[in-house]
Amino acid sequence: MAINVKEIKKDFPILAREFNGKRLVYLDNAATSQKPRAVIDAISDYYSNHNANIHRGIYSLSEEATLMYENARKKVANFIGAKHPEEIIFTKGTTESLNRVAISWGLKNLKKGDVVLLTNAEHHSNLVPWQEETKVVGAKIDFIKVDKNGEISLDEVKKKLNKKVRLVSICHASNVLGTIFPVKGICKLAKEVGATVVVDGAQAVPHMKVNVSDLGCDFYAFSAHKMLGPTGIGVLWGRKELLEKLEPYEYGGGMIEEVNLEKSTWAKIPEKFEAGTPNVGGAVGLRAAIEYLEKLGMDNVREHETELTEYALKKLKEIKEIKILGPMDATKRCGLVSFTCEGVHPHDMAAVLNTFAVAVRAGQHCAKPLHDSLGILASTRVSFSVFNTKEDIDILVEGIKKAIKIFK
Ligand code: C6P
Repeated sequence: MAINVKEIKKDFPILAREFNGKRLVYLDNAATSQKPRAVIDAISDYYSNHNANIHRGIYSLSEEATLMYENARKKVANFIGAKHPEEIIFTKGTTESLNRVAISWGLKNLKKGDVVLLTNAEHHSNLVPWQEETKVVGAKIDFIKVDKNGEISLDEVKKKLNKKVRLVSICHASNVLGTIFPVKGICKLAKEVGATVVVDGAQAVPHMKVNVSDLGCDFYAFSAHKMLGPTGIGVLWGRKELLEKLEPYEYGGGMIEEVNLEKSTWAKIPEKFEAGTPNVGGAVGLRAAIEYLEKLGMDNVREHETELTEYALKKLKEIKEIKILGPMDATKRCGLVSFTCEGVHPHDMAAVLNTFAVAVRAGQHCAKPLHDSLGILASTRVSFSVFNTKEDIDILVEGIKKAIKIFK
């Protein structure tokens, strides 16, 4: 095994918890991951020793807090291969990042008759903002459909691309199918027709090396809380020249250059997009999460989670009532597996698993249209992180077998 899970487990205090007299088996990391002590301590240290408002105070404590916030920005930029730290905009999370692009970029650049191209596997956060935006400007939405293995072929993408497509917005990895989509290839094709590309990286950044410059996209969104960091903070990365041209989305303190009673002008990026007091403690926590992941090595994280996925696929395949969604090749996945089980509703499955202290997600995972196109009402999903083991999967399988026995 690429990483020492026994040691890693000790870093996550919550894993000591028990439910129903059994140790917690946390398999819902795609919803939100657990946090290592290093992240919890970094946040506690920030509020205990460094807290002040930033970019405002002419005193040492404020300068210290400002430096911590800006260092977090530099860390994020470096982690995702951004060329400039000012290309990193701190937001509340992926949802806000995607809404910001839809409103700031969409209002300025989309017009009647234009097409926004999505996949039918998008999380609601990368669908609903575009539904609303296209309604306002009179543009249309078209969809690239996943094939029967839950994958997207570049041929299918090619068929959908034409000069009317002004924007392609796709998830890097599906939160239901687990499939890692061929984003680099899609960017290349989209650029041939002059389209702008937005990538929803919520389920990719926590699990693999991502380099936004190498991908060739224009905007990239993700959340800290799925990558061992705190809730309430996320990132919108955008290419500098695009961000510089965009209008702000929120107005107020911290984002202005000059204000008088009649009109105002905007600060440079990133401040232009960060009105109000930002989530400094969150940024500090995100930095600590990145440092933790970097210490493990993203290649090792990927190797570990792929090994777990492979094991889970193998074990689940052995249960005849189970139907796995998405590709059967673990290397095509981001470390999660969703499935249906004949005779057992996903909510019942999750409830039985809970008696084994196994935490999974059951439902539509905020991707209802994908469930509709798969012809299913809901699914059960297990999703891994650095602290999970094959033993966790064995306990999961035991729980699934019990659920089948109860409900059949
Ligand atoms: N998916 C899940 O259980 P936020 O909530 O803003 O941090 O992330 C939204 C989001 C956007 N895109 C994808 C692909 C996602 O998976 C998510 C969050 C969680 O699948 C909560 S619904």
